[in-house]
Amino acid sequence: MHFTMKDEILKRFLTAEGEPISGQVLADELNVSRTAIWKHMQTLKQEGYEFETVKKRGYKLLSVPDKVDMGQLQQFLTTERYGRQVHYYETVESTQLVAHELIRAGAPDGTVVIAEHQTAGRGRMMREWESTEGQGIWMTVIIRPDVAPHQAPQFTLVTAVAIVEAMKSSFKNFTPEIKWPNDILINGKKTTGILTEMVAEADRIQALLIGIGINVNQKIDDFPEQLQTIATSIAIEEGEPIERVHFVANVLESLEKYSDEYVKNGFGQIKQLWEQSSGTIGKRVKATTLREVVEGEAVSITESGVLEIRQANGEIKGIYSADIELLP
Ligand code: BT5
Repeated sequence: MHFTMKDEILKRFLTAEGEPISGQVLADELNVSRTAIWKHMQTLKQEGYEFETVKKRGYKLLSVPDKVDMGQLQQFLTTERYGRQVHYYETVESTQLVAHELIRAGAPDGTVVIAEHQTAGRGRMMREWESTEGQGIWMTVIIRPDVAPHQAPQFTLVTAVAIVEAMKSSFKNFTPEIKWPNDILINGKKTTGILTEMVAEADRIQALLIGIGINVNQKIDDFPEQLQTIATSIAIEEGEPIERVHFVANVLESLEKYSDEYVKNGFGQIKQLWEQSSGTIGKRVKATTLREVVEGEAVSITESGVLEIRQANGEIKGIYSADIELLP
């Protein structure tokens, strides 16, 4: 990673947990003059970071700006392809729609579409996805893996593992859990939804659209009423506001790593990580598919990402796609 002096200063504040830091300490630690520190502080303020000056003790970070800064994203990224081309929007209907257009125009592997706000964000089967302005990560990653169309659903599981691993390395106050197939929960509430779509020919994937919605800085009142009991955000669970751009970089790094792992070596390692973070395996569940309702114990996922449920009569049923309710 390449950090500028300004990023180094910012990093000190972000890890200071609200404690003030004096200009002199920063200058000593980073081996620059106090004037240089002062100038960087001015730049941070212009970018929307708010500081309070605490008498004799220095600056205290009060809040971070609510924009995903694209220049910063490039500085933080250590990926080879993912996030190297970013299409950033204030408002779109849905980042998935923009991504479909970009795929037709030949967008390369790893192209990212990201928006501060979606007016028609969507979930599976055209359900609504609430995408409040500036408070989440609403993005679609276009990937072009060399795999067969029937492998597309596995990328939902690969993505879930990638996000969970990124969360574990970025945050310390909670443990995320994957709910099969496409949710990440924290303390039983949904913080992330994944929507995988595909553009394919008969035997070959042209592109996958990995739609990722992560609630980041919402407070509980920011959610519409019907979501307040079932949704949560990283900030709520971590107990402090989150700088989105760092986390976007972490997610993209993790996604590149695990999707490359999957394409190269198959599902083995991903399956293991998935099971470690699964909040579904071993639980009693009710799975509602388009055709039927299956109840029983979730026993495993297969190499192809199918959820296996043991029913009361002992019969094991493989579920390809469903909504899952965890039963008490
Ligand atoms: C999903 O669908 O969970 C996939 C969501 C994918 C959203 C991303 S954002 C970037 C990209 N662009 C898009 O337009 N979409 C993708 P599903 O499993 O069908 O869950 C949808 C259900 O989750 C809704 O019916 C609500 O109950 C709930 N929900 C909606 N918004 C939510 C939110 N912000 N947080 C938690 N739950 C939400």
